[in-house]
Amino acid sequence: MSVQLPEGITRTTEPMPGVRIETETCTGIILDQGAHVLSWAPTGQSDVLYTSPRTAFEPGKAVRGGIPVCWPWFNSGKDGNAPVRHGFARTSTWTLVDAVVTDQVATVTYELQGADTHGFPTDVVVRLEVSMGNDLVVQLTTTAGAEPVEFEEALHTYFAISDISAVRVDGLEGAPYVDTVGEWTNHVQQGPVTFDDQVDNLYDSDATTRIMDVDRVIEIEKYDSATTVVWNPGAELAATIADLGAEAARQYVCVETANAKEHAVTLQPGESHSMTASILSRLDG
Ligand code: TA6
Repeated sequence: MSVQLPEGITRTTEPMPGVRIETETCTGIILDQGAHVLSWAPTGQSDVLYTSPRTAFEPGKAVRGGIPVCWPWFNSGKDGNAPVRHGFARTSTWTLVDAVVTDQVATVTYELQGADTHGFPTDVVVRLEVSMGNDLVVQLTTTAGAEPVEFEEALHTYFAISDISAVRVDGLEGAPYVDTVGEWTNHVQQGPVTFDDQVDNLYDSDATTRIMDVDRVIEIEKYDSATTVVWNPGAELAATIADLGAEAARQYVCVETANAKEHAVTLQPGESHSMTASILSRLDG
């Protein structure tokens, strides 16, 4: 049954099939592939999300930017042997199950059904509810089927910034983290996170973070997420990534709401778990 779309939400095929949102509070795009939030611009602001100009937008290929949903594995998985890097959700086609607009806030819900699960139980239901207005709220809900299930998850969000050298990430001070560049090493975050080179850190933290840019502050509040990932590849690595390039690495930072590694979630049959990111962007200066 196809979903009736209210005023403010339309179907689009550009750059891939999905929905386009245009209300008094914001514009945005969500793709059917991956239930991927590609764009969100509150009225009067440029896009808060970054998309690489080199992304391919090919069916079955991960999109470089926006909010990839990593599920049911993060990166190579808890034990390092996930069959699909960052899971199959981001490259599978989700089903649009609901779309409403209330008080100029558009809420769009997708479910993933019938994907090639690469051995993960097929009766687990995963749902993404996206509410877009002056703020952006993204909730990922997993419901176990007939068996207990363990999974990882991340809203692998690419935030648009003026220049990587000009931003810092606040809110992780004092948090233990694993630096995953080269040999994995354990640290405790001292002060804000800054970027001179490649950063790929997994923090044990449920704290609110703030991306402090020259003219904008982006605040990420999260619920039921015990891991925060901060990633920027730096120019050298980015130059080797076909859908990025050295210049692109200057223009975004990923701050990811996640449950990964030892924070993988276990559900008993029929149980549900939701993880939420609530994002606010305000111009400053
Ligand atoms: O979240 C950080 C990370 O796991 C990095 O290690 C980095 O490689 C990135 O994700 C991107 O992964 P992808 O599979 O999208 O190229």
